[in-house]
Amino acid sequence: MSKKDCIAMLLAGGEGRRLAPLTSSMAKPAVPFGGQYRIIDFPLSNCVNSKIDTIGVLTQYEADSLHQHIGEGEPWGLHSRSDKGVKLLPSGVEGRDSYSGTADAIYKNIEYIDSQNPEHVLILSADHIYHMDYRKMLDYHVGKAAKATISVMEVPWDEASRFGVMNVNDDLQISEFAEKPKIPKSNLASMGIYMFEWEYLKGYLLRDAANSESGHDFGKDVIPSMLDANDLLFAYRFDGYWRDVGTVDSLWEAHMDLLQSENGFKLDNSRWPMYSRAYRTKLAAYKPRVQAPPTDCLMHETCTLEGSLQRSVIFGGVEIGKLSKIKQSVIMPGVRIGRSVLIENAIIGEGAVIKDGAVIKGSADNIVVVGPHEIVAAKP
Ligand code: ADQ
Ligand code: ADP
Repeated sequence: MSKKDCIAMLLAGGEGRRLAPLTSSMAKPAVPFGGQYRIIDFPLSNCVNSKIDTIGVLTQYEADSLHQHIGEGEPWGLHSRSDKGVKLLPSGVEGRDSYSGTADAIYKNIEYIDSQNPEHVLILSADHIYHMDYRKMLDYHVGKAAKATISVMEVPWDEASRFGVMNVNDDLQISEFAEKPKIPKSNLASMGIYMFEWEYLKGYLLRDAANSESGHDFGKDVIPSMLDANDLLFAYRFDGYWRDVGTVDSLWEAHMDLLQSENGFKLDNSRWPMYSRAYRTKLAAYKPRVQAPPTDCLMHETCTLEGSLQRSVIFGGVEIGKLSKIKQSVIMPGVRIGRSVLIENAIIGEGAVIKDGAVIKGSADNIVVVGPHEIVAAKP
């Protein structure tokens, strides 16, 4: 196969425990986002828009939820073929035992990467909300003659210990890196997006696999050992919108960001289209009583709304009965809400049923979550 300049490997196997119970039956990247998408649609659409046509998707926890969504890759124009398209790479099959860390997951797929013959490999996390042109990062990486390039953003100091953080020189060369330090020395955070020269990375993966002391993780093990060897690693500054939606609060906040007219995040950007699988919806069965949603809400066209909405995101197939009030909430696909229900500062998981008169009320710093397919009745 002729040499490809860049392929992407999408890490989609994380369990997402901090998003529980939303991740009780699906992987974190399969969690619905933005009224009609799932989280993994963001990196996948970014790849398509960046003209990266070969993508391996590494799955592990609740892999079926992602396999169903991605299928043959048709919605993204990434039909699986041997020489390009999207390739599902679940752990535990074809000689790939379970992935013990992010670097191990890539190590166990060396054969697939080699078969695609890339010059560079882009490693992506599948659970971030952002629009990014990976081509610009590749150009930067090549221009710097870097061995590895890490996308970075400044984050608030009080959040820095949730990330890999680094120190850089004036030229943005990375001098120090610490994965989730208790006391961070920098607020320049890794976005978990790495560009590597493939032959270079492969050497490190082989050595890391042979090291019994290693946790086989990019942030904890591989990046620090590259720096220990004084290799040329650069930071690539990203200045757009980017959110790690790994916690219930951050998932809720990122949804509220969609509803802001300023400083928010716009999903309908014609220069950066989003692709997703459109679900079969029982449109005919819905009485078309859908009224225009208030301007501070996002509502999928297949909802039935008889109650009222304020600052909320409502996904496909949702039904909201008479006299029900939904405020500052996220209502995932197929949720059925009866009459006289109050939902405030909450996330309601896919397919849940909220019975007449139920009250689900959180606060801005304590978002309440109802798990997928849960049934909530009114208190007697
Ligand atoms: P975390 O977000 O904590 O930190 P991690 O839990 O390792 O990173 O997950 C990264 C990605 O890999 C996620 O998309 C996850 O789903 C996936 N993943 C995890 N384990 C996997 C496995 N066994 N098999 C397949 N996929 C797996 C990372 C970096 C930090 C950086 C933050 C930015 O380590 O340095 O700051 O991302 O969010
Ligand atoms: P069913 O399996 O009952 O025939 P559908 O095929 O309509 O239902 O939906 C299958 C799944 O997709 C369900 O989990 C449902 O909640 C979800 N879903 C339905 N409509 C949409 C939509 N417009 N957007 C996203 N997900 C949806």
